[in-house]
Amino acid sequence: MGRLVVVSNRIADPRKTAAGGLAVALAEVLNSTGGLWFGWSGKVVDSTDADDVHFQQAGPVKLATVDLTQVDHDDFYLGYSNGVLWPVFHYRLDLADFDAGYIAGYRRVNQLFARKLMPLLKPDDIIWVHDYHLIPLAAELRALGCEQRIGFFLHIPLPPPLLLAAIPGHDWLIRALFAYDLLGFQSQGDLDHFGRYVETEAHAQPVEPGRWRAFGRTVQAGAFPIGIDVEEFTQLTAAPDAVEMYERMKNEYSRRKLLVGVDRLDYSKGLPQRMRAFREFLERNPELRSSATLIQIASPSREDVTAYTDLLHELESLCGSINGNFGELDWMPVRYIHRTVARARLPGLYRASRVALVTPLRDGMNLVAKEYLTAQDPEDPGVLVLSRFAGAAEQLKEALLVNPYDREGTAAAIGLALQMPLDERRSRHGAMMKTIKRFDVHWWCDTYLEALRQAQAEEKGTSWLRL
Ligand code: GDG
Repeated sequence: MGRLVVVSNRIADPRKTAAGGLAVALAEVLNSTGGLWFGWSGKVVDSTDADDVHFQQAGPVKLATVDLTQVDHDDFYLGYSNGVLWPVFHYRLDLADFDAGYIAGYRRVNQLFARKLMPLLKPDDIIWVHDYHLIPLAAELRALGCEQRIGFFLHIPLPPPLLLAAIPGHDWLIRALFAYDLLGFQSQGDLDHFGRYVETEAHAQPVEPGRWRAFGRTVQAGAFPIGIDVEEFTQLTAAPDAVEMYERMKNEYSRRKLLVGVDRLDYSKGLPQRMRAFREFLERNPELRSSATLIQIASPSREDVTAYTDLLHELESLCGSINGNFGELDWMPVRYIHRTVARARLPGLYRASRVALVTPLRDGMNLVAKEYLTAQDPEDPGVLVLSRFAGAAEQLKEALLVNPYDREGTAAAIGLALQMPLDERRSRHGAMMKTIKRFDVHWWCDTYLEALRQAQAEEKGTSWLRL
């Protein structure tokens, strides 16, 4: 088997645990297979210093990173990746900033990655590119003569064709996807969007289910829902830090049922909508009021993007007004924490909580839902309230599925969750754990990489599409 080369915008040392679904999941693969992980160092430097590749050996894994100049960082990372692709792919055209300069920066950094990665590649490498920052990377590598097998996995949702078509240059972006051998999406819904887009907008020919031909290339695509490392998370739940956290929470809230939310502070996660639904629940259920406390962890994220600062203020003001209006001298309905909680303690917090509120407006998958269920005591498990717009909803059908835009419906689900009888909690939890265990992160990696190895290679020398 050839060496695995993973490319993603940010990389993480696989020996350390890190916050963030992508970092956690990739660390799993690279730790087991070894190989090269290439990406941005996270550093912004003067243009004269931006040309070097930095290497580090992390156990069996070689880490290679490049720095970005300020202008590349602003255009590629803040501008195009997080100012255009992130909002549009999460259905938020209203938040997209289609400044024409960003796309040039996006392409420039993808070209830089291709130029720096190319000399590091060996002929039988298999390359796995991750996420929306790097859509054109394979096309840029191919333009430099790269013939290795290249796969792409999109961690975020792919929107329906007409939403995608709102992006100036969308045809360029989707054409670039045909430079890959395999495209992976989180859900069947995303895959359907891809198929409909390429057939209607790019006049691609369906060759067979999951294979399309356009621009002189054939690409294969499939749904590969990402999972968590269930075994590792179970061990983390039983480890001293998590147990201590669990006991502290149980003691502190002995007279209350806890609800928990754990999210990056991002507008896709539906945090203000969740707070309004919780307020609605408190208004409608005065008798349950002082028996429920919502702990919301909102870990800081992309604070240099304006939409995130607005969200921060909205959330602070909502939490303040809920506590002001409903709080008692000895009880506050919401504990809002705008910090990252140590990963080792998270399972304890999950396990102590009777209900998890995972209510994104749109989410590729959502790993918090899977972590919460895994951390539960199967004999006395908590209840997952899950947005139907999270990719995870395709798999976790026994959750209490809600429409996060429907405040009253979500409030009613919170009430049901808090009062759900033990039998029902157990049977729902048991059914979902079967799915989570079967489709864990190892299944995800193995299935994806096997499909990439099997993906029918293009004959060498076929005319190559130019971006
Ligand atoms: C993207 C897609 C997709 C959160 N707060 C803290 C913390 N976290 C950890 C969670 C979880 C991860 O971050 C979040 O993963 P999600 O899947 O929920 O969401 P995104 O970060 O948006 O990830 C998403 C994912 O990629 C993987 O493909 O599922 O749809 O948007 O692991 O536990 N970790 C710590 N402290 C926190 O405060 N330590």
